[in-house]
Amino acid sequence: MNVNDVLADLSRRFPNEPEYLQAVSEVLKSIEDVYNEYPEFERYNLVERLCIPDRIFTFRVTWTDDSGRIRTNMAYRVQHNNAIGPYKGGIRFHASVNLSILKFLAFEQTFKNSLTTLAMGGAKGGSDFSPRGKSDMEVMRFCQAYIQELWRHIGPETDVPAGDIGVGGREVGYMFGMYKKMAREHSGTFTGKGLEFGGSLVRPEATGYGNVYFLLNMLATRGIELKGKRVAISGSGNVATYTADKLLSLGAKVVTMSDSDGVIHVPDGLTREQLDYIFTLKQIYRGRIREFAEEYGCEYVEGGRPWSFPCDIAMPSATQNEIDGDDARALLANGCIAVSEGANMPSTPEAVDEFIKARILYAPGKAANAGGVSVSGLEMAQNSQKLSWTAKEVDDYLHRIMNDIHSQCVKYGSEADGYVNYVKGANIAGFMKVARAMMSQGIL
Ligand code: NDP
Ligand code: 2IT
Repeated sequence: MNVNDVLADLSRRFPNEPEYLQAVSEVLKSIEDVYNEYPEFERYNLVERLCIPDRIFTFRVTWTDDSGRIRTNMAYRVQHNNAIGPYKGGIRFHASVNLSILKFLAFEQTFKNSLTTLAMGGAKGGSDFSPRGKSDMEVMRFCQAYIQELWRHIGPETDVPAGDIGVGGREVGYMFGMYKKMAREHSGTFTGKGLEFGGSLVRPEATGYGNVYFLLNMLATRGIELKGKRVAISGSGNVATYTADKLLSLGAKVVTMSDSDGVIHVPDGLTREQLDYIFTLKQIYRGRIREFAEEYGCEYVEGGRPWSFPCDIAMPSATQNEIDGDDARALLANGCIAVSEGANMPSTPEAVDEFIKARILYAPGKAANAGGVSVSGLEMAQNSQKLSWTAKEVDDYLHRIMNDIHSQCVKYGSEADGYVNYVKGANIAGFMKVARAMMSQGIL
Protein backbone atom coordinates (compact mmCIF):
# COMPACT_ATOMS: atom_id res chain seq x y z
CA MET A 1 0.00 0.00 0.00
CA ASN A 2 0.88 3.58 -0.44
CA VAL A 3 -0.49 5.39 2.60
CA ASN A 4 -1.10 8.66 0.80
CA ASP A 5 -3.16 6.93 -1.89
CA VAL A 6 -5.23 5.04 0.68
CA LEU A 7 -5.83 8.20 2.69
CA ALA A 8 -6.76 10.18 -0.41
CA ASP A 9 -9.29 7.51 -1.32
CA LEU A 10 -10.79 7.37 2.19
CA SER A 11 -10.94 11.20 2.33
CA ARG A 12 -12.88 11.18 -0.94
CA ARG A 13 -15.31 8.54 0.31
CA PHE A 14 -15.74 9.93 3.84
CA PRO A 15 -15.09 13.66 3.44
CA ASN A 16 -16.98 14.76 6.54
CA GLU A 17 -15.26 12.49 9.02
CA PRO A 18 -12.12 14.28 10.28
CA GLU A 19 -11.66 12.30 13.50
CA TYR A 20 -11.99 8.99 11.65
CA LEU A 21 -9.47 10.06 9.00
CA GLN A 22 -7.11 11.32 11.72
CA ALA A 23 -7.12 7.96 13.54
CA VAL A 24 -6.73 5.96 10.32
CA SER A 25 -3.89 8.18 9.15
CA GLU A 26 -1.92 7.68 12.36
CA VAL A 27 -2.23 3.90 12.27
CA LEU A 28 -1.49 3.50 8.55
CA LYS A 29 1.63 5.67 8.77
CA SER A 30 3.03 3.48 11.54
CA ILE A 31 2.24 0.14 9.91
CA GLU A 32 3.12 1.00 6.30
CA ASP A 33 6.58 -0.64 6.29
CA VAL A 34 5.48 -3.78 8.08
CA TYR A 35 2.39 -4.10 5.87
CA ASN A 36 4.49 -3.87 2.74
CA GLU A 37 6.72 -6.71 3.91
CA TYR A 38 3.77 -9.06 3.34
CA PRO A 39 2.64 -8.88 -0.32
CA GLU A 40 -0.30 -11.18 0.48
CA PHE A 41 -1.80 -8.42 2.68
CA GLU A 42 -2.07 -6.18 -0.36
CA ARG A 43 -3.40 -9.00 -2.58
CA TYR A 44 -6.20 -9.53 -0.06
CA ASN A 45 -6.80 -5.77 0.22
CA LEU A 46 -6.40 -6.02 3.96
CA VAL A 47 -5.97 -2.29 4.38
CA GLU A 48 -9.42 -1.30 3.15
CA ARG A 49 -11.08 -4.18 4.94
CA LEU A 50 -9.36 -3.09 8.12
CA CYS A 51 -10.17 0.61 7.83
CA ILE A 52 -13.84 0.40 6.81
CA PRO A 53 -16.16 -0.92 9.53
CA ASP A 54 -17.93 -4.25 8.99
CA ARG A 55 -21.29 -2.53 9.51
CA ILE A 56 -22.92 0.50 11.13
CA PHE A 57 -26.38 0.77 12.62
CA THR A 58 -27.85 4.28 12.57
CA PHE A 59 -31.23 5.02 14.08
CA ARG A 60 -33.47 7.59 15.73
CA VAL A 61 -34.19 7.27 19.44
CA THR A 62 -37.46 8.74 20.65
CA TRP A 63 -38.09 9.36 24.34
CA THR A 64 -40.31 11.50 26.53
CA ASP A 65 -38.85 14.08 28.92
CA ASP A 66 -40.20 14.88 32.38
CA SER A 67 -42.42 17.65 31.05
CA GLY A 68 -44.09 15.26 28.62
CA ARG A 69 -42.29 16.62 25.55
CA ILE A 70 -41.37 14.03 22.90
CA ARG A 71 -37.63 14.22 22.14
CA THR A 72 -35.46 12.60 19.45
CA ASN A 73 -31.75 11.84 19.23
CA MET A 74 -29.51 10.20 16.65
CA ALA A 75 -27.93 6.94 17.77
CA TYR A 76 -25.40 4.50 16.37
CA ARG A 77 -23.45 1.30 16.82
CA VAL A 78 -20.32 0.81 14.73
CA GLN A 79 -19.25 -2.85 14.51
CA HIS A 80 -15.77 -2.39 13.19
CA ASN A 81 -14.01 -5.77 13.16
CA ASN A 82 -14.59 -9.18 14.79
CA ALA A 83 -11.58 -11.10 13.48
CA ILE A 84 -10.24 -11.97 16.93
CA GLY A 85 -13.41 -12.06 19.02
CA PRO A 86 -16.94 -10.69 19.41
CA TYR A 87 -17.36 -6.97 18.76
CA LYS A 88 -16.51 -5.11 21.97
CA GLY A 89 -16.44 -1.46 22.93
CA GLY A 90 -18.14 1.27 24.87
CA ILE A 91 -21.15 3.51 24.34
CA ARG A 92 -20.80 7.30 24.49
CA PHE A 93 -23.61 9.71 25.30
CA HIS A 94 -22.51 13.29 24.63
CA ALA A 95 -23.92 16.20 22.63
CA SER A 96 -20.87 16.09 20.33
CA VAL A 97 -21.34 12.45 19.23
CA ASN A 98 -21.48 11.90 15.48
CA LEU A 99 -20.55 9.13 13.08
CA SER A 100 -16.99 10.36 12.54
CA ILE A 101 -16.25 10.23 16.28
CA LEU A 102 -17.75 6.76 16.72
CA LYS A 103 -15.95 5.43 13.64
CA PHE A 104 -12.61 6.70 14.98
CA LEU A 105 -13.33 5.15 18.37
CA ALA A 106 -14.38 1.77 16.88
CA PHE A 107 -11.29 1.73 14.66
CA GLU A 108 -8.99 2.46 17.62
CA GLN A 109 -10.82 -0.09 19.76
CA THR A 110 -9.98 -2.85 17.28
CA PHE A 111 -6.23 -2.37 17.74
CA LYS A 112 -6.52 -1.70 21.47
CA ASN A 113 -8.50 -4.88 22.04
CA SER A 114 -5.96 -6.81 20.00
CA LEU A 115 -3.21 -5.55 22.34
CA THR A 116 -5.02 -6.76 25.47
CA THR A 117 -4.14 -10.41 24.71
CA LEU A 118 -7.86 -11.27 25.12
CA ALA A 119 -10.33 -12.36 22.43
CA MET A 120 -12.26 -9.19 21.59
CA GLY A 121 -13.06 -7.45 18.32
CA GLY A 122 -13.67 -3.70 18.04
CA ALA A 123 -16.89 -1.65 18.20
CA LYS A 124 -18.27 1.61 19.56
CA GLY A 125 -21.73 3.07 19.91
CA GLY A 126 -23.47 6.11 21.23
CA SER A 127 -25.81 8.99 20.78
CA ASP A 128 -25.84 12.78 20.71
CA PHE A 129 -28.06 12.58 23.80
CA SER A 130 -26.51 14.65 26.62
CA PRO A 131 -27.11 13.26 30.13
CA ARG A 132 -26.13 16.67 31.53
CA GLY A 133 -29.06 18.21 33.41
CA LYS A 134 -31.33 15.21 32.78
CA SER A 135 -33.20 13.53 35.61
CA ASP A 136 -32.64 9.89 36.50
CA MET A 137 -35.95 8.93 34.91
CA GLU A 138 -35.12 10.78 31.70
CA VAL A 139 -31.79 8.97 31.48
CA MET A 140 -33.57 5.68 32.12
CA ARG A 141 -36.17 6.29 29.42
CA PHE A 142 -33.47 7.28 26.95
CA CYS A 143 -31.37 4.17 27.72
CA GLN A 144 -34.42 1.95 27.34
CA ALA A 145 -35.38 3.51 24.00
CA TYR A 146 -31.81 3.16 22.71
CA ILE A 147 -31.73 -0.54 23.57
CA GLN A 148 -35.22 -1.23 22.21
CA GLU A 149 -33.63 -0.61 18.83
CA LEU A 150 -30.12 -1.97 19.42
CA TRP A 151 -30.86 -5.18 21.33
CA ARG A 152 -31.26 -7.38 18.25
CA HIS A 153 -27.76 -6.54 17.03
CA ILE A 154 -25.86 -7.33 20.26
CA GLY A 155 -25.35 -10.43 22.42
CA PRO A 156 -22.78 -12.19 24.59
CA GLU A 157 -21.01 -13.81 21.62
CA THR A 158 -21.92 -11.11 19.08
CA ASP A 159 -21.30 -7.63 20.40
CA VAL A 160 -20.74 -6.62 24.03
CA PRO A 161 -21.12 -2.88 24.81
CA ALA A 162 -19.85 -1.05 27.93
CA GLY A 163 -19.43 2.53 29.18
CA ASP A 164 -17.58 5.55 27.85
CA ILE A 165 -18.18 9.31 28.20
CA GLY A 166 -21.62 9.88 29.73
CA VAL A 167 -22.20 6.17 30.26
CA GLY A 168 -21.30 4.66 33.64
CA GLY A 169 -22.80 2.12 36.01
CA ARG A 170 -26.20 3.81 36.08
CA GLU A 171 -26.64 3.82 32.31
CA VAL A 172 -25.22 0.31 31.85
CA GLY A 173 -27.73 -0.93 34.45
CA TYR A 174 -30.68 0.62 32.61
CA MET A 175 -29.48 -0.63 29.21
CA PHE A 176 -28.77 -4.12 30.53
CA GLY A 177 -32.23 -4.25 32.11
CA MET A 178 -33.96 -3.47 28.83
CA TYR A 179 -31.67 -5.83 26.91
CA LYS A 180 -32.51 -8.65 29.32
CA LYS A 181 -36.23 -8.00 28.87
CA MET A 182 -36.15 -7.84 25.07
CA ALA A 183 -33.74 -10.73 24.49
CA ARG A 184 -35.19 -12.85 27.30
CA GLU A 185 -31.75 -13.83 28.49
CA HIS A 186 -29.57 -12.91 31.46
CA SER A 187 -26.10 -12.99 29.95
CA GLY A 188 -22.85 -11.06 29.84
CA THR A 189 -24.02 -8.83 27.01
CA PHE A 190 -22.83 -5.67 28.77
CA THR A 191 -19.71 -5.09 30.84
CA GLY A 192 -19.41 -2.54 33.61
CA LYS A 193 -22.53 -4.03 35.16
CA GLY A 194 -23.38 -3.72 38.86
CA LEU A 195 -21.65 -6.28 41.10
CA GLU A 196 -25.00 -7.87 42.00
CA PHE A 197 -25.80 -8.89 38.44
CA GLY A 198 -22.55 -10.04 36.89
CA GLY A 199 -20.26 -7.01 37.08
CA SER A 200 -16.58 -7.48 37.83
CA LEU A 201 -14.71 -6.08 40.79
CA VAL A 202 -12.13 -3.47 39.69
CA ARG A 203 -13.95 -2.68 36.38
CA PRO A 204 -14.77 0.90 37.53
CA GLU A 205 -11.13 1.46 38.53
CA ALA A 206 -9.56 -0.46 35.63
CA THR A 207 -8.89 2.24 33.04
CA GLY A 208 -7.33 4.68 35.50
CA TYR A 209 -5.39 2.03 37.42
CA GLY A 210 -4.24 0.41 34.18
CA ASN A 211 -2.96 3.73 32.89
CA VAL A 212 -0.86 4.21 36.04
CA TYR A 213 0.51 0.65 35.72
CA PHE A 214 1.48 1.43 32.14
CA LEU A 215 3.09 4.70 33.22
CA LEU A 216 5.13 2.84 35.87
CA ASN A 217 6.44 0.52 33.15
CA MET A 218 7.45 3.49 31.00
CA LEU A 219 9.16 5.30 33.88
CA ALA A 220 11.05 2.11 34.76
CA THR A 221 12.69 2.07 31.30
CA ARG A 222 14.46 5.25 32.37
CA GLY A 223 14.87 4.43 36.03
CA ILE A 224 12.51 7.26 37.06
CA GLU A 225 10.42 7.07 40.25
CA LEU A 226 6.75 8.09 40.28
CA LYS A 227 6.79 9.16 43.93
CA GLY A 228 6.71 12.93 44.32
CA LYS A 229 6.06 13.65 40.64
CA ARG A 230 3.50 16.32 39.75
CA VAL A 231 0.81 14.94 37.47
CA ALA A 232 -1.63 17.06 35.43
CA ILE A 233 -4.88 15.20 34.80
CA SER A 234 -7.72 16.44 32.60
CA GLY A 235 -11.32 15.39 33.16
CA SER A 236 -12.94 14.41 36.44
CA GLY A 237 -14.99 11.44 35.31
CA ASN A 238 -14.43 7.71 35.64
CA VAL A 239 -10.96 7.54 34.10
CA ALA A 240 -9.63 10.76 35.65
CA THR A 241 -10.75 10.03 39.21
CA TYR A 242 -9.39 6.47 39.37
CA THR A 243 -6.13 7.61 37.78
CA ALA A 244 -5.85 10.21 40.55
CA ASP A 245 -6.78 7.61 43.16
CA LYS A 246 -3.93 5.27 42.16
CA LEU A 247 -1.46 8.13 41.78
CA LEU A 248 -2.20 9.36 45.30
CA SER A 249 -1.74 5.91 46.77
CA LEU A 250 1.68 5.73 45.06
CA GLY A 251 2.80 9.09 46.43
CA ALA A 252 2.47 11.22 43.27
CA LYS A 253 0.92 14.71 43.33
CA VAL A 254 -2.22 15.40 41.29
CA VAL A 255 -1.98 19.09 40.45
CA THR A 256 -4.93 19.56 38.08
CA MET A 257 -8.34 18.13 37.22
CA SER A 258 -10.98 19.60 34.91
CA ASP A 259 -14.36 19.31 33.28
CA SER A 260 -15.84 20.79 30.14
CA ASP A 261 -16.29 24.15 31.92
CA GLY A 262 -12.82 24.70 33.40
CA VAL A 263 -9.77 23.50 35.32
CA ILE A 264 -8.68 23.51 38.97
CA HIS A 265 -5.00 23.96 39.88
CA VAL A 266 -3.62 22.65 43.19
CA PRO A 267 0.20 23.12 43.03
CA ASP A 268 0.92 21.01 46.15
CA GLY A 269 -1.31 18.18 44.97
CA LEU A 270 -4.80 17.06 45.97
CA THR A 271 -5.23 15.45 49.36
CA ARG A 272 -7.14 12.19 49.69
CA GLU A 273 -10.02 14.09 51.26
CA GLN A 274 -10.12 16.52 48.35
CA LEU A 275 -10.13 13.70 45.82
CA ASP A 276 -13.01 12.03 47.68
CA TYR A 277 -14.85 15.34 47.49
CA ILE A 278 -14.34 15.48 43.70
CA PHE A 279 -15.50 11.89 43.36
CA THR A 280 -18.72 12.59 45.25
CA LEU A 281 -19.26 15.94 43.52
CA LYS A 282 -18.88 14.53 40.01
CA GLN A 283 -20.08 10.93 40.26
CA ILE A 284 -22.86 11.24 42.82
CA TYR A 285 -24.12 14.84 42.56
CA ARG A 286 -23.10 15.31 38.92
CA GLY A 287 -21.84 18.80 39.82
CA ARG A 288 -19.19 21.06 38.28
CA ILE A 289 -15.46 21.15 39.09
CA ARG A 290 -15.87 24.89 39.80
CA GLU A 291 -17.73 23.90 42.98
CA PHE A 292 -14.54 22.23 44.23
CA ALA A 293 -12.64 25.49 43.82
CA GLU A 294 -15.40 27.32 45.71
CA GLU A 295 -15.24 24.78 48.55
CA TYR A 296 -11.43 24.69 48.88
CA GLY A 297 -10.48 28.14 47.59
CA CYS A 298 -8.00 26.89 44.99
CA GLU A 299 -7.21 28.41 41.59
CA TYR A 300 -9.90 27.81 38.94
CA VAL A 301 -9.69 28.87 35.30
CA GLU A 302 -13.04 29.02 33.54
CA GLY A 303 -12.71 27.54 30.05
CA GLY A 304 -9.10 26.58 30.84
CA ARG A 305 -7.23 23.31 30.36
CA PRO A 306 -4.45 21.78 32.46
CA TRP A 307 -1.57 21.96 29.99
CA SER A 308 -0.19 25.40 30.80
CA PHE A 309 0.49 24.52 34.45
CA PRO A 310 3.89 23.11 35.49
CA CYS A 311 3.91 19.31 35.77
CA ASP A 312 6.26 16.35 35.34
CA ILE A 313 3.67 14.03 33.83
CA ALA A 314 0.43 14.61 31.87
CA MET A 315 -2.44 12.14 31.87
CA PRO A 316 -5.18 13.49 29.59
CA SER A 317 -8.39 11.71 30.60
CA ALA A 318 -11.28 13.72 29.12
CA THR A 319 -11.74 13.63 25.34
CA GLN A 320 -10.21 13.57 21.84
CA ASN A 321 -7.95 16.36 20.56
CA GLU A 322 -7.72 18.09 23.93
CA ILE A 323 -3.93 18.65 23.60
CA ASP A 324 -2.94 20.61 20.50
CA GLY A 325 0.51 21.58 19.25
CA ASP A 326 0.70 24.69 21.44
CA ASP A 327 -0.38 22.74 24.51
CA ALA A 328 2.29 20.12 23.78
CA ARG A 329 4.97 22.79 23.46
CA ALA A 330 3.79 24.38 26.73
CA LEU A 331 4.00 21.02 28.51
CA LEU A 332 7.51 20.40 27.17
CA ALA A 333 8.66 23.92 28.06
CA ASN A 334 7.45 23.34 31.61
CA GLY A 335 9.55 20.18 31.89
CA CYS A 336 6.99 17.45 31.25
CA ILE A 337 8.81 14.11 30.85
CA ALA A 338 5.91 11.71 30.22
CA VAL A 339 2.43 11.69 28.71
CA SER A 340 0.21 8.67 29.24
CA GLU A 341 -3.22 8.88 27.62
CA GLY A 342 -6.32 7.85 29.55
CA ALA A 343 -8.61 9.33 26.90
CA ASN A 344 -8.84 8.10 23.32
CA MET A 345 -6.75 10.20 20.90
CA PRO A 346 -6.48 13.22 23.24
CA SER A 347 -3.38 14.53 21.42
CA THR A 348 -3.61 16.04 17.95
CA PRO A 349 -1.11 14.74 15.34
CA GLU A 350 0.93 17.93 15.82
CA ALA A 351 1.09 17.34 19.58
CA VAL A 352 2.15 13.71 19.09
CA ASP A 353 4.93 14.85 16.74
CA GLU A 354 6.15 17.31 19.38
CA PHE A 355 6.30 14.61 22.07
CA ILE A 356 8.14 12.15 19.86
CA LYS A 357 10.53 14.81 18.56
CA ALA A 358 11.35 15.72 22.17
CA ARG A 359 11.98 12.01 22.90
CA ILE A 360 9.80 12.04 26.02
CA LEU A 361 7.90 8.98 27.21
CA TYR A 362 4.64 9.12 25.27
CA ALA A 363 1.96 6.39 25.44
CA PRO A 364 -1.00 6.57 23.08
CA GLY A 365 -4.45 5.79 24.45
CA LYS A 366 -4.79 2.46 22.72
CA ALA A 367 -1.93 1.14 24.85
CA ALA A 368 -2.23 3.18 28.05
CA ASN A 369 -6.00 3.08 28.52
CA ALA A 370 -6.51 -0.55 27.48
CA GLY A 371 -6.96 -1.59 31.12
CA GLY A 372 -10.66 -0.69 31.00
CA VAL A 373 -11.56 -2.96 28.14
CA SER A 374 -9.18 -5.60 29.49
CA VAL A 375 -11.16 -5.89 32.70
CA SER A 376 -14.30 -5.86 30.54
CA GLY A 377 -12.81 -8.96 28.90
CA LEU A 378 -12.25 -10.44 32.34
CA GLU A 379 -15.88 -9.63 33.21
CA MET A 380 -16.94 -11.57 30.09
CA ALA A 381 -14.79 -14.51 31.19
CA GLN A 382 -16.35 -14.47 34.67
CA ASN A 383 -19.86 -14.29 33.18
CA SER A 384 -19.12 -17.29 30.96
CA GLN A 385 -17.90 -19.21 33.99
CA LYS A 386 -20.82 -17.95 36.10
CA LEU A 387 -18.21 -17.10 38.75
CA SER A 388 -16.80 -13.93 40.33
CA TRP A 389 -13.13 -13.43 40.90
CA THR A 390 -11.68 -11.55 43.87
CA ALA A 391 -10.48 -7.95 43.53
CA LYS A 392 -6.90 -9.17 43.92
CA GLU A 393 -7.28 -11.76 41.17
CA VAL A 394 -8.66 -9.16 38.76
CA ASP A 395 -6.12 -6.49 39.71
CA ASP A 396 -3.21 -8.95 39.36
CA TYR A 397 -4.51 -9.97 35.93
CA LEU A 398 -4.86 -6.29 34.95
CA HIS A 399 -1.27 -5.70 36.04
CA ARG A 400 -0.04 -8.61 33.91
CA ILE A 401 -1.96 -7.35 30.87
CA MET A 402 -0.60 -3.80 31.17
CA ASN A 403 2.95 -5.15 31.57
CA ASP A 404 2.39 -7.33 28.52
CA ILE A 405 1.09 -4.43 26.42
CA HIS A 406 4.17 -2.45 27.45
CA SER A 407 6.44 -5.31 26.36
CA GLN A 408 4.66 -5.51 22.99
CA CYS A 409 5.21 -1.77 22.50
CA VAL A 410 8.90 -2.11 23.34
CA LYS A 411 9.26 -5.10 21.01
CA TYR A 412 7.70 -3.40 17.98
CA GLY A 413 8.46 0.23 18.78
CA SER A 414 12.17 0.32 19.71
CA GLU A 415 14.17 2.53 17.36
CA ALA A 416 17.84 2.42 16.42
CA ASP A 417 18.82 4.98 19.07
CA GLY A 418 17.03 2.97 21.77
CA TYR A 419 14.01 5.31 21.93
CA VAL A 420 10.75 3.45 22.35
CA ASN A 421 8.17 4.84 19.94
CA TYR A 422 5.03 3.60 21.71
CA VAL A 423 2.79 4.83 18.87
CA LYS A 424 4.57 2.65 16.37
CA GLY A 425 4.88 -0.24 18.82
CA ALA A 426 1.20 -0.27 19.77
CA ASN A 427 -0.02 0.13 16.20
CA ILE A 428 2.19 -2.61 14.75
CA ALA A 429 1.55 -5.09 17.58
CA GLY A 430 -2.21 -4.44 17.48
CA PHE A 431 -2.32 -4.63 13.70
CA MET A 432 -0.31 -7.85 13.21
CA LYS A 433 -2.65 -9.96 15.32
CA VAL A 434 -5.79 -8.68 13.58
CA ALA A 435 -4.13 -9.02 10.17
CA ARG A 436 -3.13 -12.64 10.75
CA ALA A 437 -6.61 -13.51 12.00
CA MET A 438 -8.21 -11.87 8.95
CA MET A 439 -5.84 -13.63 6.55
CA SER A 440 -6.73 -17.00 8.08
CA GLN A 441 -10.45 -16.46 7.79
CA GLY A 442 -10.74 -15.74 4.06
CA ILE A 443 -12.23 -12.80 2.21
CA LEU A 444 -15.16 -11.51 4.25
P1 NDP B 1 -16.84 10.35 31.96
O1 NDP B 1 -18.12 10.72 31.30
O2 NDP B 1 -16.87 9.60 33.24
O3 NDP B 1 -15.95 11.65 32.19
C1 NDP B 1 -15.59 12.46 31.11
C2 NDP B 1 -14.84 13.66 31.66
O4 NDP B 1 -14.29 14.38 30.57
C3 NDP B 1 -15.74 14.62 32.41
O5 NDP B 1 -14.99 15.29 33.38
C4 NDP B 1 -16.18 15.56 31.29
O6 NDP B 1 -16.57 16.84 31.76
C5 NDP B 1 -14.91 15.67 30.47
N1 NDP B 1 -15.25 15.91 29.07
C6 NDP B 1 -16.03 15.14 28.26
N2 NDP B 1 -16.16 15.67 27.05
C7 NDP B 1 -15.45 16.81 27.09
C8 NDP B 1 -15.18 17.81 26.13
N3 NDP B 1 -15.71 17.75 24.90
N4 NDP B 1 -14.37 18.84 26.51
C9 NDP B 1 -13.86 18.91 27.77
N5 NDP B 1 -14.09 17.97 28.72
C10 NDP B 1 -14.86 16.96 28.37
O7 NDP B 1 -16.04 9.53 30.85
P2 NDP B 1 -14.79 8.56 31.04
O8 NDP B 1 -13.96 8.98 32.17
O9 NDP B 1 -15.31 7.18 30.99
O10 NDP B 1 -14.00 8.79 29.66
C11 NDP B 1 -12.97 9.76 29.53
C12 NDP B 1 -12.09 9.40 28.35
O11 NDP B 1 -11.52 8.10 28.55
C13 NDP B 1 -12.81 9.31 26.99
O12 NDP B 1 -11.92 9.72 25.98
C14 NDP B 1 -13.06 7.81 26.83
O13 NDP B 1 -13.22 7.43 25.48
C15 NDP B 1 -11.79 7.26 27.44
N6 NDP B 1 -11.84 5.88 27.91
C16 NDP B 1 -12.76 5.47 28.81
C17 NDP B 1 -12.75 4.16 29.27
C18 NDP B 1 -13.69 3.69 30.32
O14 NDP B 1 -13.53 2.54 30.77
N7 NDP B 1 -14.66 4.48 30.78
C19 NDP B 1 -11.78 3.19 28.77
C20 NDP B 1 -10.80 3.75 27.87
C21 NDP B 1 -10.85 5.04 27.46
P3 NDP B 1 -18.10 17.15 32.12
O15 NDP B 1 -18.30 16.65 33.50
O16 NDP B 1 -18.20 18.62 31.98
O17 NDP B 1 -18.95 16.44 31.10
O1 2IT C 1 -12.53 3.18 25.07
C1 2IT C 1 -12.65 2.15 25.75
O2 2IT C 1 -11.80 1.26 25.74
C2 2IT C 1 -13.84 2.01 26.58
N1 2IT C 1 -14.64 2.93 26.65
C3 2IT C 1 -14.10 0.74 27.33
C4 2IT C 1 -14.69 -0.30 26.41
C5 2IT C 1 -15.16 -1.56 27.08
O3 2IT C 1 -15.75 -2.37 26.34
O4 2IT C 1 -14.93 -1.77 28.26
